[in-house]
Amino acid sequence: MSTIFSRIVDGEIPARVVYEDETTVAFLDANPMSPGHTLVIPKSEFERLNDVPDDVASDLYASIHRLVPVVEDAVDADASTVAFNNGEAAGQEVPHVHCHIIPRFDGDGGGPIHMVAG
Ligand code: IU
Repeated sequence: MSTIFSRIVDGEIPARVVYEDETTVAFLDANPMSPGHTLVIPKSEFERLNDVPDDVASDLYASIHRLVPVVEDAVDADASTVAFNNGEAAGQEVPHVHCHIIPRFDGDGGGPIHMVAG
């Protein structure tokens, strides 16, 4: 069965797509943690980062690298949190690799992401 993100890639489910190339697509998160919260995914379905082949990983990183400043500029952010939840225990809910680009603003109080000890 396809992940919900594959269904977005296939156009079966609407999403606010902000970038697309041969290998990757980026769209606005449906439940944004801040304005402009964007997800960048490989079009092909891989559950975890270690499942992603090198060529796709390289394209995915290139898209992230390209999009971070674009997303920040679009919402006039001061910074961004760029992160993967890689596996269920880390909070990954959708089993299709995705990178969060979360715009951050001075004084937004969100703090950095911390490891959970123990
Ligand atoms: P996570 O890293 O797997 O926890 O993040 C999943 C994200 O996917 C989360 O921020 C959701 O708001 C987002 N999302 C979405 O944008 N559209 C959807 O249809 C679904 C989840 I389901």
